[in-house]
Amino acid sequence: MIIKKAELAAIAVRANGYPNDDMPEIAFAGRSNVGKSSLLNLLTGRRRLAKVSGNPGKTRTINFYLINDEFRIVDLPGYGYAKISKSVTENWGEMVETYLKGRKRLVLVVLLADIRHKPSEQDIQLFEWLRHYELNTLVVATKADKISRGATAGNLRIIRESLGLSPSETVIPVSALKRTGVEELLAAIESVAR
Ligand SMILES: Nc1nc2c(ncn2[C@@H]2O[C@H](COP(=O)(O)OP(=O)(O)OP(=O)(O)O)[C@@H](O)[C@H]2O)c(=O)[nH]1
Ligand SMILES: [Mg+2]
Repeated sequence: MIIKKAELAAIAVRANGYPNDDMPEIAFAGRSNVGKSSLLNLLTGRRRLAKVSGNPGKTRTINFYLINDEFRIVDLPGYGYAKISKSVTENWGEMVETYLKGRKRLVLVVLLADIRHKPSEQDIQLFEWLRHYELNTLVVATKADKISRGATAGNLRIIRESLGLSPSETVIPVSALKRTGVEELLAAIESVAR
């Protein structure tokens, strides 16, 4: 698949702000600073479509991007950063849960995990929650450029083991810096987004 067109379609904090049609959606979820917005920019080839920041907590709303007029990629706010105040954190849970539970055409949730680290308790909780609600989930390991090639397989194994993935479930390593993993991820998105 080639992404020819990508545009911001809606920004919401509550369900009444979500786009109101039955277009398929692919959501990007994960810890703050893991690289969700960067991955969206990488996939769409648009460096500044979603705002990226070295400071965690950049994306604090649910941002819907219309892709090729065919489906949406939904950039969710990140969780798990101590510096973000408690009220924001509590709000996060409600905001994201409401979205994840209520979308009939949520065809895939891409869970992003930093390739350098063992998934956090919150990553594991979210993954189990997604399973419980029988949402189709794909794990992506971000910032693959930050570790050596030799360390990649071992780190991917730690992610797989922490999340309890079965052998049939893949983890796609990506790098927004080196621009790797795009084709594999786009193929996975294409297979569900129609
Ligand atoms: N080296 C490297 N840095 C990356 C990569 N992806 C993202 N980053 C950096 O990581 C930081 C956070 O990236 P964002 O895309 O804003 O992360 P986010 O998950 O959207 O964060 P929130 O909006 O806070 O939830 C930025 O400084 C990015 O430049 C990558 O593949 N490689
Ligand atoms: Mg973001």
